[in-house]
Amino acid sequence: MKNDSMRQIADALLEAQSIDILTHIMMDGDAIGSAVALCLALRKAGKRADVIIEDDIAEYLEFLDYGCTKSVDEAEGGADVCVILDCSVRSRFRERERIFDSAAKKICVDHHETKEPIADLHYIDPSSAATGELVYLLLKEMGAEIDKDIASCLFAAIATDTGNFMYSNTSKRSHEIVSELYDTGFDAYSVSMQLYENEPYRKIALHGKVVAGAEMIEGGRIVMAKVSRKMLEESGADFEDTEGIVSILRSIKGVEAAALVKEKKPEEIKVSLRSKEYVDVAKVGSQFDGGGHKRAAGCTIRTDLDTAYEQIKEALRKEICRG
Ligand SMILES: [Mn+2]
Repeated sequence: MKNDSMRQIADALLEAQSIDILTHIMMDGDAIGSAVALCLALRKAGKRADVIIEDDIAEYLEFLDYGCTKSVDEAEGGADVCVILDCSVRSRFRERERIFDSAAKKICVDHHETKEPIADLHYIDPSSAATGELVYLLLKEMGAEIDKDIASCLFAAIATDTGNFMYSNTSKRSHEIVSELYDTGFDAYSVSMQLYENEPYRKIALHGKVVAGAEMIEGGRIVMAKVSRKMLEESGADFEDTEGIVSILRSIKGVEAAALVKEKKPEEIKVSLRSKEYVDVAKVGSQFDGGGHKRAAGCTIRTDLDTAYEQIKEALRKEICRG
């Protein structure tokens, strides 16, 4: 798929008076950070801009809202431009499709591998560690002034999607952008504290329970764990509290691939997949209509928890033998 230029996207935004910004459901730090950063910059330029959401913001990311989010029920749609960030598939913004479709012009900026164009203008860069990096480049192209709040959002976006500058996607550019964000005088320590040192006890208790029940397979090269509704209830935890468990699993010595199989609702099983060096988990995810990156992917399987678990185990085993 051919990209349009950042210049064309910047011009389309500068010409617009009203902009609706979307990102994927189950927002992570990159999704909300990118969306709110762009929203703040557009509002500063005197435009009507909102981030339209269809599900709740995870508690640990609520501080990144900056008054920018609006629920889909309150949104009118029909904006001059609708921008979709960190997402390029309709299945991840289903309840907001009318907002997207009713906009005069549609723009997609993302770093997920994608084949099907969904907008009028695209900037898709899978080599970018975070959509936050692309939003930074876009703001520069627009001549927007990056203030402390915008810097906090972009820092959160880049820090979370690079696993605190540890994942293989982290590049010189990631550090260069962050180093420029420091020039705004934003408080990186405070953002990091809110992101990483602010966990509710119930979440850590859930993590302990799930990790204790993990299964090591293929000589310890694969680790898998499951989260049932019952385990959530017993820990008093929410589904969102499963965030981060799969990274703990992957961090185990000798593990190449990790899978966390989570029962969101009966017959709605969410799977998070991670790998370290050679297993392409995006391939595994895509076998179940999901996707993502080589080292981090996911999918939804519509069956019961145990069946989904076995299906993922089989798929990962095949993939690790190929690798
Ligand atoms: Mn992202």
